[in-house]
Amino acid sequence: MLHETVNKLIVILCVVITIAKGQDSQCAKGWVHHDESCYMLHTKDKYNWIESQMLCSGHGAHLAYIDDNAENIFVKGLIMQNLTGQGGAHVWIGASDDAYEGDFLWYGIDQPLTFTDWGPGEPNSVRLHLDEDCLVYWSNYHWKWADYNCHAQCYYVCEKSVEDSSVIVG
Ligand SMILES: [Ca+2]
Ligand SMILES: [Ca+2]
Ligand SMILES: [Ca+2]
Repeated sequence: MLHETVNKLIVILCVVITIAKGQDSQCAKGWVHHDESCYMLHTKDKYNWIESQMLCSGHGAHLAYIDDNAENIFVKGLIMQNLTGQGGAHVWIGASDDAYEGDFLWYGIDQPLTFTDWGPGEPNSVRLHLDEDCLVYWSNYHWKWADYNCHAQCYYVCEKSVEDSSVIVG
């Protein structure tokens, strides 16, 4: 019985060590790890959506694709840690309905959204005839999503897979 308990503890300890090691090494410096991806939130200067997309691609990354609630909670948490108190701030992520109005796709992979976290009344560009085709987190909605003018200047969050990150270190 005692032997079994010790064995179990050793297994748990190994798992904990593996996870801890993984979180240290799987993402390059300045990037934070969640699940199979590394993320970098840029809050130094603001850029439009296309510029933000190109800046992420310069890191071997893309504007974040938010696939599920767990990822949304993680990214939102990252934003709140860094931008709490910044009233009116927007953070770009990687979807747009530029091709077909109202039909948001993750750019580069052209995948429809499988999860959404729209703020009240959003997306509203069709209803209000606004020129808003790009996806943001908006502080005024407690960081829920909105469609927004792609030419607006915003902060942005990049994502790349852990595998891509392990190649480019430093
Ligand atoms: Ca993702
Ligand atoms: Ca639109
Ligand atoms: Ca909107």
